[in-house]
Amino acid sequence: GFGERKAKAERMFSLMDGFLKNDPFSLQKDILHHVEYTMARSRFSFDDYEAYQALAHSVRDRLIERWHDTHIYFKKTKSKRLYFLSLEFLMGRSLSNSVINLGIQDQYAEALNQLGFEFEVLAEQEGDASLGNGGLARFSACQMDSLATLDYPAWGYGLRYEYGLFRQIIVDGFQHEQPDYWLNFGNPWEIERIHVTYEVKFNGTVEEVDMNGEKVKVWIPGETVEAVAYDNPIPGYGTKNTINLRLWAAKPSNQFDLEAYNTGDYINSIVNRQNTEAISNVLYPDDRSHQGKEMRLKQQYFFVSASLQDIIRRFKEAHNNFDELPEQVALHLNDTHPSLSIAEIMRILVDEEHLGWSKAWNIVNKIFSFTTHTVVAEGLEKIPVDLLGSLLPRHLQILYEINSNFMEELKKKIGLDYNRLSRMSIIEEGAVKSIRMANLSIVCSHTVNGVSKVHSNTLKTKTFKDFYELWPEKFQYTTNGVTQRRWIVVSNPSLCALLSKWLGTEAWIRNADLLTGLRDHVDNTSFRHEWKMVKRLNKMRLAEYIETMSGVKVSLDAMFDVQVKRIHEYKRQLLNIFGIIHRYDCLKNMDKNDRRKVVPRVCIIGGKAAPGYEIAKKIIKLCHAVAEKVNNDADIGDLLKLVFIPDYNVSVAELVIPGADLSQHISTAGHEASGTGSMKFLMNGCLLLATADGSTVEIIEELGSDNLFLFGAKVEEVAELREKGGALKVPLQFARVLRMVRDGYFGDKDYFQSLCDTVEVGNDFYLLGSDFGSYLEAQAAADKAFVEPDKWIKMSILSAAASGRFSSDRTIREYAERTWKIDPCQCPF
Ligand code: GL4
Repeated sequence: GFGERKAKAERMFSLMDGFLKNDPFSLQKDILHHVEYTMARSRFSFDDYEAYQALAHSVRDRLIERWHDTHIYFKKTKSKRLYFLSLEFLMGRSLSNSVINLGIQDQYAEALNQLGFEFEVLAEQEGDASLGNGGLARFSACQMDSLATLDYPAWGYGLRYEYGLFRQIIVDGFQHEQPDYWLNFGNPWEIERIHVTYEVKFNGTVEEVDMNGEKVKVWIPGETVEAVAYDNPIPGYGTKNTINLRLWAAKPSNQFDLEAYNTGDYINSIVNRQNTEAISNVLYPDDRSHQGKEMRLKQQYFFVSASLQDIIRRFKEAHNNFDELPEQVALHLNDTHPSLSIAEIMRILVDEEHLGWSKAWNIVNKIFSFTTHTVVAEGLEKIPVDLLGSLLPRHLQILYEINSNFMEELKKKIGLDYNRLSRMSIIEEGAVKSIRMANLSIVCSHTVNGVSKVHSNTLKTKTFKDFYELWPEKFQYTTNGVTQRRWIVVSNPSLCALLSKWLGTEAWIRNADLLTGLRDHVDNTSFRHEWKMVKRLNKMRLAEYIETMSGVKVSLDAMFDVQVKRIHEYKRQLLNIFGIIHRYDCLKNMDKNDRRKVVPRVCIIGGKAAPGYEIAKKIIKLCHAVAEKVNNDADIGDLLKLVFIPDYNVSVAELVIPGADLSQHISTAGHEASGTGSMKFLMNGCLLLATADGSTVEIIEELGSDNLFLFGAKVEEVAELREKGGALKVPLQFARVLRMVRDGYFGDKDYFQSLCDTVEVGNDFYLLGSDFGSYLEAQAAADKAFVEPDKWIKMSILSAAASGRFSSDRTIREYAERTWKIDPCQCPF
C-alpha cells in the first residue's frame, strides 16, 4: 500500500544522506568523487578538462534532484502541460548558466579555489551545444530558460543532432565549413534514457480492412527506426523548478536484425543500420530553405512521431478520455518544421484510438498553436506530395482529407472564388505538387503568432492576408525576447553587479521591468563613472580576444562597432562594409589635421554563411579583403580597424555583446521578422544603429528615437522604392565605393563582380544604394555623440533601462496566458 511505499522511500532517502549539500566543502567532495569515479582519473593527476567534467557532473547531480522533484510535482498536480516542439535549440554552454540558476555560483567558486582551480578557466573548457542555426534557435533556448524560471509545466522536444551547426574557419578570407562533432568527449548535460524509446515507422502501404463491420485504414509500414530519449535538464532561476528538454536520437530497431537473419543478408543489414542512424546525424545548416530534401523530411517526422508517442503515453497515464486532451495539453509549433504533428496526431486518434474523424478533429484543432518566424511567402516550407506520399503514405491521405474538409467549409463562406481557394489550399498544384506547411499550420492551429508588431502586420496584410480575412481572431503577435539570465548575468558579471548595486536588489534577474529604475540614476556622476568602467572592462576582454583570434591590436578608446548575425543579403552586411570603405576613402583624402578630429573605430563583423549561399560567402571574403587593406595602412593606424570574428556562436556572442559600444541592425525594412540580437545589445548598454524593422520599431517605442541612430526607408516605403528600379536615386559616394570594389582596389577583382551586380542600380533589391545616404548620416550622428562621453553614457544607460520589455519572461508570460492557457506550477522546496 501507499504507507509501505512511503516508508521504503524514506529509508532510501536517508541512505542517500538526504539532498546533496551545497556548502563549499561538500562541493569539493563531490567534485573529487567525480574525478575519481566518473572520470576514473587519479585525484593526484587530472587536467583542466577532467576537472571541468567532474565539476559538470557534480552540477548535473544537483540538476537531476530538482528535475525529479519538479516532474513528480507536475504529475501530482495534473496541471496542463505545454509541449514546445522545435527542430532547433541553440543552447550554447551550460555550466555557468546552470550554476547561476541553481543559485550556488559563489559556493562553487570558493570550492574550486580551495582545490586550486578557477571557475572561469574551467568554464572555458566547455564546447557549445549548437543544435540550431541562428535567431530562431537561440530564441527557443531563451524561451526554455523563461519557461523554467516562471514555473510553467513545460517540456521542450527536439532532435539530438550528432553534428551541430558547422564550425566556420577562414582560410585566406574564404569561409570553410568543418563538422561540429560535439559529442566527441561526452556530454555531461544530458541523461541518456535507454529505456525511453519509441518505434518510428516509414514507407510502406495503406490498406483498408474490415473492423467490426466498419472499413478502416491501416498503415503497413516498411521501415522502422528507434528513437531514444536524451534529457537535458533546464533549471529555472530562483525556483526549484527544473524542466526538461527531451532530444531524440535515432537508433536502428531490432526488427532489422530479425529480417536480416531470415534472408541471410547479414552484412547488408549492418549497413542499413547505419543508414537509419543517419536520421539524427546532422543539422541542416541553411536557416531558411528546407525545400524538398528527403532526409530533412525524415528528420521532421522522426522527431514528431517520437515526441507525440511520448506525449500521448504521458496523457494516457493520467487520463482515460481524449476529450480532456485540450484541457491537459498545449502543443506549440515552433515554425512549420514540426507541423507534421497535425497529421500524426490525427492518425493516432483516428487509426489507433478509433475516435472517428470528426471527434478527433474537434480535439486536434483545439490543441495547436503556431508561431511563424518568416516574412516572405517564398521562405515558407513546402513538401513535394510525391516525397511525402512515399515516405508517409497514410499521412498524405490525412492531409488530403483535412484539406478537402477545409475547402468545403471555405466554399460555404467565400463562394466559388477559385483564385482565392487555390491560394488558401494546403495543396499547391503546379509543376511540383506540394504541401504548404504554413497553410496546414494555420488551418489546424487555434492561434497564429507573429514575432513582432511589424511582422504581424505583414502577415495580416500580405503573407497570410486570405487567412486573416477568414479568421481575424486567430492572428496574434507576441514580440520576441531574450533571457537576461544568459545575456546579462552569465555573460556580463560586472554589469550584473552594477545593476544590482544601483537598483538595490537582484530582483531584476526575475523581473526585468525593474531595469527602468536605472533611469532614476542617469544624472548621478558616480553611477555614470562606474557604468563607463564596466564597459571598458568588457572592451578589454573583447580586445584581448580579437588579438588572439586575428592578431589585430585595437585601441580601447575607439568606438567598438559590431554587427554579428547570420550573413544574409537582407541583413545587409554589405551596406556596413561599403560604409567602412567610404570611411576609409574619406580618411585617405583628409589632411593630417582633419584626421585628428575623426572618432577612431573598431568595426567588428561576425557570422556564418549557409554553405551553399554564394553571395553571402563573397560578402565574407570582401570583409577580409577590406580588412587586409585598411588594417595594414600606416596612414590610418588606430583610426579605423576592421576585424572579422570567425565562428560566431553563442559563447562568442557572450563575449562580444558586452564589449560593444554600437551595434548594427540594418536589414531592409520589412525583412527581419523580429531580430533578437538587438535586444541583447540593448540590455548590455550598447547603442543601436538601426532601421525601423522587426522589433526595433518596438524598441523605439520604449527608448525614444533620440536614444538610438535610426535611418533608412520605412516598411511602407520599400515597395514604392523598388518600383522605381533604374530611376532610383543613389548617392555619388555609393557609386564610388562600388567602383572601387569593381576596379579591384581590394584585390580579387573578378571574384567580386557578381557581388557588385547585386547592388547595381536597377538590380538593388535590398536598397543598399537608396539607403546609403541616410546610413552615412546615422553613422555621423553616432560619431558626434561618441565625442560627448557624458551624453553617450546616458544613452547607454537608457538603452539598458529600456530593455526590460524585451525579456523572454515577458514573451513567455504572454504566450502562457493568451495562447497556451497554462498556469505556473511551482515545486515546493
Ligand atoms: C528568424 C527571423 O529571421 C528573426 O528575425 C527572428 O528574430 C527569429 C526568431 O523569431 O526567427 N526566422 C528564421 S527562419 N530565422 C530567424 O532567426
